[in-house]
Amino acid sequence: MNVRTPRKTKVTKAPDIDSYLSPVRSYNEWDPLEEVIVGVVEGAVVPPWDLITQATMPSHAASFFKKYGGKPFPKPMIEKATEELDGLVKLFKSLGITVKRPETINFEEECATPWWKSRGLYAAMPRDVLIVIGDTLIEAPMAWRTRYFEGYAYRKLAHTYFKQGARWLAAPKPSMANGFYDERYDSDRPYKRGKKQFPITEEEIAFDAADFVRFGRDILVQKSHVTNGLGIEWVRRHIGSEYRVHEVEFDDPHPMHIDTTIVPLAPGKILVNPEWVHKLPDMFKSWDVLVAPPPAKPFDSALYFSSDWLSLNMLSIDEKRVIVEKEEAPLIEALKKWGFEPIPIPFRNFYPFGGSVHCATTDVRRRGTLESYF
Ligand code: DAV
Repeated sequence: MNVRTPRKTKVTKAPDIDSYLSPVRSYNEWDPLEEVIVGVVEGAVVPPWDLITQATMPSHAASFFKKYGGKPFPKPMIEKATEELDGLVKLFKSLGITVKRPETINFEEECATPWWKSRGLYAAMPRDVLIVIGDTLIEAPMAWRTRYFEGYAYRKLAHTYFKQGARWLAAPKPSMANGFYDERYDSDRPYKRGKKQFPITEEEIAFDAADFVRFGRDILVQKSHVTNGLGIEWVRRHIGSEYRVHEVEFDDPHPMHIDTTIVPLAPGKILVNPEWVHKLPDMFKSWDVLVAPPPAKPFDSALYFSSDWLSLNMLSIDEKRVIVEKEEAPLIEALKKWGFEPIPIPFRNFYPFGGSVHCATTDVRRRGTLESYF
């Protein structure tokens, strides 16, 4: 056999990451923030009231979804939330932090895969879609049909980061075909035989980035309505042996995203939600556990996507300064008492979209190194 050898081969070597500074670099939730992505609410569309929506959303929200499902969010809601996001952007800039924004897709337009048709949701919550672990940007596969294509809102940014030297991993997407969801899931019975139940199966990889929380070499993650065991295993295998991924379970009967349950604020300091955290893993035994006061408004019927605990969904600028919604007075007082410097901003009009400052952002770069805190 005549094997032809190419005259010239081009051999490229994986770059030594230490030899240049990737624009994407963050190891934990508290190192000094240098660059952040802030979501946008323009074009946001209300999801339909289906199995996955019912499983996750508070029951009082049913009428909102039934009225607006598949249609754009009412314009006044978009305008007020946009004003608050613009305020957040201004704050970041005044602190010398670089801000990037996603593109919007036409979320109202029907989209299709070989298995189903849907509309989109929004590009309001980068936290759900993207996580930075070290110098790697990870794009989550998601679990809602309305969010199947959401990652594309961030692709232009991701390509720019990639060209500048970042690593970029996009997780395999589940088909989100009927078999991916568990028809037997009953949101009125979140535990069966003592085991938490979820509306997604273990047939295919699924996770949202916001179910992970970073403590340097240690990363905590929970199974949730959008994150399954295969999704957790995918992250564990891909981020490398210098990280340890710990699966944890708390007492939120309908978990979706861990960032209103535990909030690391600094090395050795963790804020916890007293309703869902009755015991922390042993690894925290030498940590200060700060027990959050209840949200300022104990019941808010305009929270269509979330619990009242959005109060805890805050973002650290560094080990001291933390951005908090301005009406969360009990939390602001508690943070001051614990030696933090809360920066209050108006953000309540963003809450009905399902998150606060933590959800609305992805920290792309924080100044720091990979450390072990346990
Ligand atoms: O408390 O319902 C909301 C988190 C949104 N990323 C909750 C979780």
